[in-house]
Amino acid sequence: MSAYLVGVLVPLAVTLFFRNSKKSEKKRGLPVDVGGEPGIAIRNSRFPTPLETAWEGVFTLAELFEYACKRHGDKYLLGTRRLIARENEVAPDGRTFEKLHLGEYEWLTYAKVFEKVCNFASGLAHIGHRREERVAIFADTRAEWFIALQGCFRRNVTVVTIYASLGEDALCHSLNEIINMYSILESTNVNILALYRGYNCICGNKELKKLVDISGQLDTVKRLICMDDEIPSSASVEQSGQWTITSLSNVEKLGQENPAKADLPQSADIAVIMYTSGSTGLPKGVMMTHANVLAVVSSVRTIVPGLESNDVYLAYLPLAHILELAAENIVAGVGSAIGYGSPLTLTDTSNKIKRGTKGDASVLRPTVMAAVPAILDRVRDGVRKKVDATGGLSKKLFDLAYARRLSALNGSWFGAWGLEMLLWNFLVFRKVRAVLGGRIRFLLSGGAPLSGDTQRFINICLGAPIGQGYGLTETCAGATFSEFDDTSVGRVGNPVPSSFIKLIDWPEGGYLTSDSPMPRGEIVIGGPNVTVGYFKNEEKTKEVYKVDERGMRWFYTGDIGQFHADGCLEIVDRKKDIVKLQHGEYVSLGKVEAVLTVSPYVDNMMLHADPFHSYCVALVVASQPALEEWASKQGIAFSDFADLCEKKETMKEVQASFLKEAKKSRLEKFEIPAKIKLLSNPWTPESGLVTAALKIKREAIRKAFSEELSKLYES
Ligand SMILES: *[C@@H]1O[C@H](CO)[C@@H](O)[C@H](O)[C@H]1NC(C)=O
Ligand SMILES: *[C@@H]1O[C@H](CO)[C@@H](O)[C@H](O)[C@H]1NC(C)=O
Ligand SMILES: CC(=O)N[C@H]1CO[C@H](CO)[C@@H](O)[C@@H]1O
Repeated sequence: MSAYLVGVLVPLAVTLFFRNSKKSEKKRGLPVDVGGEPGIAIRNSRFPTPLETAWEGVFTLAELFEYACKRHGDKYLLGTRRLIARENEVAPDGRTFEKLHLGEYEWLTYAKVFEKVCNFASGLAHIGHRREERVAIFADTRAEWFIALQGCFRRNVTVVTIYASLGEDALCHSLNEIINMYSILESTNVNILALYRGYNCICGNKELKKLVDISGQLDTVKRLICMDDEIPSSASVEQSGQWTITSLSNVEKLGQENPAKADLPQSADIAVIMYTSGSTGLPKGVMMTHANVLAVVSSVRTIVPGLESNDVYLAYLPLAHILELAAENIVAGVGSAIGYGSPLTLTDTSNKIKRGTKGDASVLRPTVMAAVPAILDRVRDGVRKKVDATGGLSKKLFDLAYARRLSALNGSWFGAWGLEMLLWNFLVFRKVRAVLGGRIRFLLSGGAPLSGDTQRFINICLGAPIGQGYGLTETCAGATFSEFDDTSVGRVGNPVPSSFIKLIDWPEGGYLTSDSPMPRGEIVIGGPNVTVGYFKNEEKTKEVYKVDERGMRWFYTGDIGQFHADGCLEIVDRKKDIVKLQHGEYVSLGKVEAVLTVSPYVDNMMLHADPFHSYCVALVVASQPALEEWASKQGIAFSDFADLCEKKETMKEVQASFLKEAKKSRLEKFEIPAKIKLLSNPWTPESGLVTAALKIKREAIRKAFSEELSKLYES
């Protein structure tokens, strides 16, 4: 009996206690006086001036790495799973899939990695690589990538990374990237291409062979370093004299036999040229100095609570993306361990994992992970589906636990740490946590905004906070970051210690810093984290980077944001989604859609505007129950829903509902779609028209419905 009482009363008391000591409206960002274009600027409340380094006496990534290796010599740094077997599995439809049987992690200590890095650096010198020549790394995330990167840093060699998409496509690398790679290699003047053709590689034998086929055109590349020892025979073009191929371990061996002194960079030297996707046109190479990356690495160190030498980080996102590159440098900087995995082998049920064997997360049991929203959305959908499929008591219990946890989170994050949480964790969420190894204590999310729904779901099921970052490659991924005790959703946090965030008026788009209740405007980011510009693209650099009269660099993001009272930023729109009509009026697609979607007849919609017409049109996915109810009330006969959607009366009714919503929200006349097309089939993530979080993908929809759109303008 008494045990029962304790079990009930203690959680209650703990919950109540924290309820009462609830958030005291903590100020996370404070106003700051800055130069440049007028606007409203906010800084991190703990750092009056931009943070440049969180390690005393460390000003480059090369210094940071050496510093950590000297301190943590015997600790594990890099871990890779042993490949036990590679097997083919035949699916019922006759297709074969490669499955991997992977073993335990095998670890290299800090001291051992440092030795390998020094050897690689010496080896580079020995094979005749001069420091002003660049090295391109084109490989999936793995230990050798990190070693090659650090080796290049020790010789003050700039590394070119080739874009690997982080979105849904991260899971299937496209041919486009390879085509892009060729043009990038030519324009950046790289001398060495380090690549690998391992089990989860973008550059398999086939691509390597293609590369060889066009080697004649890639006349800057003189050497190829393969991260695997066994070099495919298809690649032996040495006869052609175009380039030499050698293995990474061979370069290390040469370096060991012929040690060379380090040639360390300075903080203003370019560490990385990172190519970003660029949704239009050719990818752009962002030049990042050691100081740039170190500023962001330092910021994140101050944000993740207790990030010290006992964490285990699961690395699987592409290292060609700044989020992963920064994350690995932080983890290695504080003396923690990095275990490598891949998106296709992450969990026990991942595509490439042999049935009955373990995925990377269950073997490594990481404490910290980075993820992109697309992956977290998938986790959420996966768990939801599983719970719904189980049904019965399990589902009821899950729903109850979820609701309890959600209301606790509504109080404050700390209220969530009571005994009740332990109970729910034990009963319900333990199984979800186990999917990622059961020890996750912090998740980093970046690359795109995370939906509030997914954020809550992951918070609750994993029992861990998500640090959500907002930033672009151009700002080294750092701009704002939500602090671990910030339990709000839908916002992207306060400025990181290394950044100032400024909002400036954008009158044409209707966003002003004088807006109430919150100042709004284009987001401009300043501080040591702002990169030096685009490689060989001065025109574009001048367009989006500006140096103010006080010498601070600012990057113009093109995103529209608003500041909350506590100094946190929320992204509300994008300049790109704001279109100028024929007569010069601006229409914010997202804003108008948000207003019109409130209409009961709308499931989803996309507003379309272009500079060639004076009015907008819209594609509207109609809500079947609402429209059918209306039709039956009106006595309108129809054969099926598609038929109903074609009817003139239906269209009129939906447009009338739009007018009502538009009036309520005081939209301008030109913002209301003059013509609409009702669609009877929903947009699903499977169709590629919306994201997993059901956000519309404009380009995909425009393409899929190009005929309908042009018809709307014709008639
Ligand atoms: C590093 O390399 C760059 C480019 O070759 C050069 O301009 C710079 O002076 C070098 N830094 C040092 C410290 O030698
Ligand atoms: C959480 O709080 C918001 C507003 O503060 C409220 O709308 C919502 O219903 C609350 N959710 C729960 C589960 O208490
Ligand atoms: C490269 C760069 O932008 N450096 C700037 C970093 O921030 C300091 C302090 O704000 C500036 O003085 C540097 O010019």
